[in-house]
Amino acid sequence: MKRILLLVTGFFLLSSVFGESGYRLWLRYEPISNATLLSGYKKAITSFHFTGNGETIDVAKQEMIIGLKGLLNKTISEDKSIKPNSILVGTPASSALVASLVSSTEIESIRSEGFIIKTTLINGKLVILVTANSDKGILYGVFHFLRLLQAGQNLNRLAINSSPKTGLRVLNHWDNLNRYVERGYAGISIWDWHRLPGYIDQRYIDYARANASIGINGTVLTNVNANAMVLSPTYLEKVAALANTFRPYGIKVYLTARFSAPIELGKLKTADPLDTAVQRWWKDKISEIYSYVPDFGGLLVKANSEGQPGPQNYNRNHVDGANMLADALAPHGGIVMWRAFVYSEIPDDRFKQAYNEFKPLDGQFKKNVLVQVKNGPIDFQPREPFHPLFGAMPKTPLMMEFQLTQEYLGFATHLVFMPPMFKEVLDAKTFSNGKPGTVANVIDGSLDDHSISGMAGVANIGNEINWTGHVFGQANWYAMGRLAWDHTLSSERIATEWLQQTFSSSNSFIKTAKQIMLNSHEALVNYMTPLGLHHIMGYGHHYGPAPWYDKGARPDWNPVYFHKADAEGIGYNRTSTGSNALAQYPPEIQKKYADINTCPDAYLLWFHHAAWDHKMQSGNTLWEELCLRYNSGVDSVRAMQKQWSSLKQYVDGDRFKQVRMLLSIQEKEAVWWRDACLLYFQSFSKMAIPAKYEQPAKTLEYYKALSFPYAPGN
Ligand code: BDP
Repeated sequence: MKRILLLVTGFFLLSSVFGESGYRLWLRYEPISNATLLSGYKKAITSFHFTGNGETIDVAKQEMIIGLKGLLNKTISEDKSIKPNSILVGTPASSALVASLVSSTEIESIRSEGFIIKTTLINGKLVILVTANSDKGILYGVFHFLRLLQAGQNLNRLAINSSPKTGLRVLNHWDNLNRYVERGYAGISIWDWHRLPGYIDQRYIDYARANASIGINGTVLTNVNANAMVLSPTYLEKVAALANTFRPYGIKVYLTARFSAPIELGKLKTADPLDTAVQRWWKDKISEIYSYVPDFGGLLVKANSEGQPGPQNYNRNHVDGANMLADALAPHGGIVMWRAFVYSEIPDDRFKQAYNEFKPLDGQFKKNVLVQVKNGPIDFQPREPFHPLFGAMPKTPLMMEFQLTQEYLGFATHLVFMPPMFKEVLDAKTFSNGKPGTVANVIDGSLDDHSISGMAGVANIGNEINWTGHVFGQANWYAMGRLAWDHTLSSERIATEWLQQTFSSSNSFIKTAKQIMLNSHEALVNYMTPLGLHHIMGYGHHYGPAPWYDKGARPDWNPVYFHKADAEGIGYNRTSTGSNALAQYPPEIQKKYADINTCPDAYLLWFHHAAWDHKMQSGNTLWEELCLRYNSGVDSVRAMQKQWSSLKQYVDGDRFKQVRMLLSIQEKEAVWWRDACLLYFQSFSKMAIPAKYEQPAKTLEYYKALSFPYAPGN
């Protein structure tokens, strides 16, 4: 407890040494600025009492202390005698008093990690009760209570009952053992493997606090392009040190498994999942992991994709591979997250491969296997239709994989608030076994009645002082946790909460800052990949536009494969007259996209090769619409710059300036995307960029000649 207090205090010292560095994330707990609200809260909260004990209760109490101290600018102490205007925190199991304040129906209505926050009366005294079925639920309840104070919530009639909609809410770190982060744009890995297990960086604790505050309950420490060495005793000792640090915060540790580890570490001749020596090796290895980390979460596996080894190397399939690991993990309560992001060099449309490989395997996976599916069929593009596997494997729990690190969305330079994009997928209507629902209902397990469910976000975290490189990148990390907890939360609500905690709760600040955030994703889609264009970025490093690129080692690594621009038009025909990828969706969805005249603009070039003079729903020709969208994307960034400038009075100097500089780079890069893409596509359309728009200042040759051998993250 003492150590925790010391470490948490460090969090605050750090921020004062560095000014407003962004290090404190959304856990700043600055004094509430509205004087009336503040004095009301001071009256309503005069003491608190935690029943029960244990390390999770200790950290929850600690958070309550520092949260109240910061927000109310006053030290509130624990007082075991329940006074009016106090907060009572605990599970019914830990206290008869708590038990007397909640009915069994109430407490049964929340899941094991859920919580209740309500205003109640004890002997006629007004008390706020935070209760749950578990200590973890208590911790989540405390964080939520502190969030309510920052939202200016009236405390007189609280009646909150909240449970997570998805069970596994995990970050996937693509972090290598040498601390290089694949597709990481915020410095090197926060895991200081070299000095672990002896040195516990303050960051680990603050990382755990931040995650617990948004309900994240798992972290996959290592890259999906895995290194078997992390499974060796030397590293398992380091993994155990991290697991011990995260445990009080309700966070389990997971690792990535390199499928060929039995050969590399175990010196076996094969990694064939049906080979008994291989099965034995994994069983022993997994028991060994549990001897270091008794509550180890399980394994995330990328197999037979982009050169990674897998069961197909031995003519086995994904079920053989996943079930072998699942059998070894099951006795310990561990799970397998088997990724569906697979594609190899095949003559057919890459869009179709994951579905073709996985759908026939539905129903064959062991109970502790989840198949982790990226939000869209290609690869984290600025906009993708939802992955056709959602709804197509009713007998298998499917996990959502979102990417928080902005590999295809301007790295850590561009301000892009992702929830509108996440929600577009989560709220998409689909069918499972003929039952209507949304993608969110598939992944939360409700549509097909699965008992395990999950959502993963590929982390955008590194060792930069503000964690994510761009302070607004923190909002995507925040949003991932909040949406995994409750996918019905609106983007607007998430933006508001995050702004209140990260910057200021001033209404005029929030109004404008929220607009910047909510418009940012559509702006990016417009200046990068409007109308359903996709995968037209620079080769390898994925920085900047390169729609002309055609020298990739494989056809499906080239932008030209995806946009298919020619003298007639542009776009990938995935209807029945083309690759027919559309047939992987339920008939209702097919209907929505199949007709070129009614297909929504946003997805047009995902599914159709449309003529340059194709009449769009707006009445414009496709070429005119393309020019309009690219220009409107640039205009939006300029509007964001103006809006941000208008917020100077509300934001500390450091963060104000950082965001201003980054927006200025974003504007330049938006112009670059617009001009390079329009010039290139114009070489096919042979149509003029309407005179009303800014004309490209450089030539296509200029853009083609740009090269970035040291672009980050590659
Ligand atoms: C791609 C990334 C690559 C990842 C891969 C994956 O470019 O670095 O390894 O996804 O998800 O988008 O496995």
